[in-house]
Amino acid sequence: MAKIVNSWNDFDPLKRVILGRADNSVIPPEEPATSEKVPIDSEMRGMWGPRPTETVEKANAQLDYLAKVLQDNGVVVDRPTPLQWNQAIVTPDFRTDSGFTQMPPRDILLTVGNEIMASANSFRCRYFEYLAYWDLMGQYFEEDPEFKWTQAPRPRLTDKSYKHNYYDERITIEERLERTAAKDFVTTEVEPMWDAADVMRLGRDLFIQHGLTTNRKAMEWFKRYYPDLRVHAVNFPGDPYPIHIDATFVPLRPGLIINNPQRRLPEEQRKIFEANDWQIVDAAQPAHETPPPLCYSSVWLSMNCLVLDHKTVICEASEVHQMEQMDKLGMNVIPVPFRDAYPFGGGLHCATADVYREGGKEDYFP
Ligand code: DAV
Repeated sequence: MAKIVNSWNDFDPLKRVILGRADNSVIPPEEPATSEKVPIDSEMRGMWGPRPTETVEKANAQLDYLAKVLQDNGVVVDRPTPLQWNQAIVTPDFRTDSGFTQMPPRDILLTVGNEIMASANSFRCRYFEYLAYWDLMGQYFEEDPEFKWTQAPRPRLTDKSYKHNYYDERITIEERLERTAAKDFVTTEVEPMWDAADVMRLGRDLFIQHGLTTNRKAMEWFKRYYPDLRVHAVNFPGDPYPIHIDATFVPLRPGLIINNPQRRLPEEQRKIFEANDWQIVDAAQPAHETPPPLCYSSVWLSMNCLVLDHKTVICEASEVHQMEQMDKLGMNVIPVPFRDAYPFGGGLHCATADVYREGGKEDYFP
């Protein structure tokens, strides 16, 4: 019996990974938490239904190419089992007209050591997304006697989980920024809700972004669930749509993090890094002025890279500035085209979830 699951951070040598698939992806109908994060000028407003087939095919071609690059670099690549998302999701507490995708496993699966936990997402359309990974979880469970297969407490996602009338079509970017600064988000605090992509793992420490998809109750839940880890709430006041930490604050190797220059970590929260000689560097500017069509994410997917080890990183092939910065920071860059996959839920880091990295539970902040 082999050890299959182990990962404590996003930079130690990557040996096994789950890589998403774009099949059957749907643009979900509006629901309390999603309208918040679709930019006001997005062509996706008011639109929903299955994504056009040719966009799915293009995304899958880029995902398959990424799989090949990973395999060529000695990484075992596992793929989820697509489900039919174009059907209603119904629980005793809510009903919504469709599911979403199994493209970004990073939002759904949190790997901490020998445990992979399915998250407690705040979007109703994502309620059953974890099922796409259940065959893999079952396989790891059979093959790795130490693998801990876990599911976070399932949120009920009743109307009480959201602030109603929080979102208003007329809200300006300035007002959004004020809300972010005031930590006033669309979710309430009746139950823990979190996306796994809001959690940044650094050995003994978890840095968790409080934003549109993860609430304070989740931080409290993490503290009690992992008494041996230190849980830090972080927030990035410059972001009008704060969702997921991996296009904002991205560690490259022990001691080095790139930070989105529009979403700087506040002084107070930098102290722990400075006190331990970590360098926080402004990330390079994105090469694009707009994201691709029908995309939820911002142009800052430029920094959503996948680190293979302390010296090697996969970057999106058109992100010339980010690649140049990586080079200057001493990283070898493997360029991979990925813009066709962005609309399905994000970039190279979003599209993957760690299964095995070498290394252990280091204390980087003693
Ligand atoms: O900048 O739009 C994208 C993160 C997707 N998982 C952004 C964050």
